[in-house]
Amino acid sequence: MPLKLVIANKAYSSWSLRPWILLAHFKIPFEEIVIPLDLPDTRKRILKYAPTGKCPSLHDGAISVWESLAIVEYLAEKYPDKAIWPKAKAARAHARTLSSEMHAGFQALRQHCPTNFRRPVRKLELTEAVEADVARIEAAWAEARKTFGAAGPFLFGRFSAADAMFAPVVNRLHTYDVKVKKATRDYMDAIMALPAWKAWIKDAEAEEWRLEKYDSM
Ligand SMILES: N[C@@H](CCC(=O)N[C@@H](CS)C(=O)NCC(=O)O)C(=O)O
Repeated sequence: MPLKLVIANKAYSSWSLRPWILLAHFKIPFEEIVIPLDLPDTRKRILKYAPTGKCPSLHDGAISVWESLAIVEYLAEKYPDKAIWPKAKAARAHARTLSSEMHAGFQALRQHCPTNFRRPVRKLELTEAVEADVARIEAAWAEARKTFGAAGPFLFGRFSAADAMFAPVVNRLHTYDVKVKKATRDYMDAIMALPAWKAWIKDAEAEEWRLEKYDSM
């Protein structure tokens, strides 16, 4: 039975991109169920799959996993040959640390710059709190790249779960035209060049659902 991934609209769902880009990049077969946000039956539909009423959730036969980071961990355990986390212990510990930091933090950036994968690039004035989040993200990426990134353009060289966890932030920095250092831009460009990233954007653009609260930002 194929894995089933339940996600929200690709245009607006940052959390859903994480497991999706990981599955797509590592060519793990899965079936996708898209539940559009903010419709009268959205909550009821998501609750059929996850008790939190949130997307994404992953279903592997009788096993259900929700919370994007837990899904990433489940996939890493199920596919040990895929190097979803970096193989070396120190790199893996660091990748997990950054992924937890991302999962739990950067609230100011998230609130100020909502995810919209269809948004044309347009500058938005940032608050001090958002600038502080961006500075920490840039520092975290630079340190990972410098210490562990020699084998490729991603945080730990080859694409890993840490990149999947940060992928939605790449969209926020790009679309809100946030001023970033060259090394940050190079990393963003590497993510945006991935076939899996491009496939997600193409699907987002083809979606018919529109949410004014995000499209007007
Ligand atoms: N911490 C959760 C957050 C999930 C989340 O907030 N998902 C949003 C979509 S991006 C959602 O399902 N919202 C539905 C709703 O609030 O009705 C995770 O990492 O999976």
